[in-house]
Amino acid sequence: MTLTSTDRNWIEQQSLGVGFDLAGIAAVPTEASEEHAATNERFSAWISAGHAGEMEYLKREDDAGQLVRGDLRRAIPWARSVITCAVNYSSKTPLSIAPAAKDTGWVARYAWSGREPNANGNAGSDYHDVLLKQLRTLEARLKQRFECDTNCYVDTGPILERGYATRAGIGWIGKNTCVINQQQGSWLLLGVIVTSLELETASASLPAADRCGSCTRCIDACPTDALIPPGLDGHRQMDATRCIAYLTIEKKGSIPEELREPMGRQVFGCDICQDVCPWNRRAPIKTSSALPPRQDLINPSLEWLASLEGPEFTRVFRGSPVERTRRQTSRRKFFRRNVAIAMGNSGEAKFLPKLDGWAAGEDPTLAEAAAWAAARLRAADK
Ligand code: B12
Ligand code: SF4
Ligand code: SF4
Repeated sequence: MTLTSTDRNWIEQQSLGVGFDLAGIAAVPTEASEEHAATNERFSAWISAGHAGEMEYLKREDDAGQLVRGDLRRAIPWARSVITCAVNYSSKTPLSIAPAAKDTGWVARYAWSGREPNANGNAGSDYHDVLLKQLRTLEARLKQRFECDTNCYVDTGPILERGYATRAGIGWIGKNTCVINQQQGSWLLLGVIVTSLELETASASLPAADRCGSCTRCIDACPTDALIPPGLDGHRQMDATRCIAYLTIEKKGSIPEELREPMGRQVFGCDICQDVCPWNRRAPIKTSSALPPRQDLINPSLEWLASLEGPEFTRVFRGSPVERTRRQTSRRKFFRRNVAIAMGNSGEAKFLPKLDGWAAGEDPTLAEAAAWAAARLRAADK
């Protein structure tokens, strides 16, 4: 079935109706198209360069040895179009680049979602769950109107969500590699519905105009030089193995020593390249009512974060991206590794007893990070 521009408008309106702030639809590029070749080649080059680090799921290949994410039809042969929806999570709260007490850490804004744990210890909503629920409602409406196959994903699908968001007109991909909408900025979380619906050729892709211009604030501000300055083709990419979000969320084991100092006080994720972006200064505050920011996670005390162990960690982070699905045990373990590094960068000698305790403990990754942090604090104290 082929969608007309009226159908396209209907889908966008329905998406807004179920709680999204932005929505659009784009065709899956055909194998013969230039767009397909460009995406596939760029993604393969990115993987071959080693920029994906230990994120093995990004490197998955099909039976023919082709990267699954290089072309959506490799994983989903019936895929013809992708509806991309976005929720805005900007909020009136301090920026990670604003001055803050030295003994606090930083948890990325996207992980502030979820309500404070209530008396029964039940915390609210991870954005993955919130967006998926909205997508399912939209999917049901879609199926009432059109005969089609569909799959919904928030983060977890074999798909380059940002590429589809830009093709659908939601925003351009900035030099910080984030999707930025001219009115709403880049504090956007994406969810997609892959469908078997064809689009009229004329409206298969309506990419948003690039508005970075000559600005390089994000590249200049990135403390670990993770953002790769665009070449002649203007393509935006990062070396994820240097990105603090990767180091604190995805990286197992030890964090390379030369990147620890530039990590500063980031404990989970990183917001710096979005905090400096002028498009976020202009954007309206528009936090989704389903994702209210939790005050206790904004500039949290490192002492408090260090004290969260076992059931207490679960109570505080249940329903938050910090404690999500697979790899929960390693996430918890590496969360403490990150807290140790942030303590080492704090200049606060009061953390030495905690760090010395961890350094003498049984977890080798934590012990090594804590010994590094304690040595850094002692050197700064001389
Ligand atoms: C792996 C991953 C990461 C990795 C790698 C990020 C990266 N830039 O590659 C790490 C752990 C570092 C990371 C960090 C963050 N992430 Co992340 N991440 C993902 C995930 C799961 C896959 C991304 C991926 O495939 N990367 C590989 C690279 C090569 O692909 P890509 O980034 O999509 O880049 C493609 C396009 O940019 C395209 N491209 C470039 N220019 C152009 C131009 C045009 C016209 C077109 C068509 C395409 C195109 O080329 C690339 C393909 O080769 C996606 C969800 C998903 N399934 O897409 C979320 C996702 C990208 N992450 C998200 C978020 C929120 C974050 C963080 C902000 C979290 C935080 N605060 O710590 C940071 C942001 C860091 C940053 N500056 O990008 C959001 C982004 C929302 C947005 N506004 O863009 C996503 C979409 C999750 C979601 N569902 O909302 N993330
Ligand atoms: S999220 Fe932080 S470390 Fe990653 S590219 Fe942006 S500024 Fe650099
Ligand atoms: S900081 Fe500047 S270069 Fe970076 S994404 Fe924003 S507008 Fe583009």
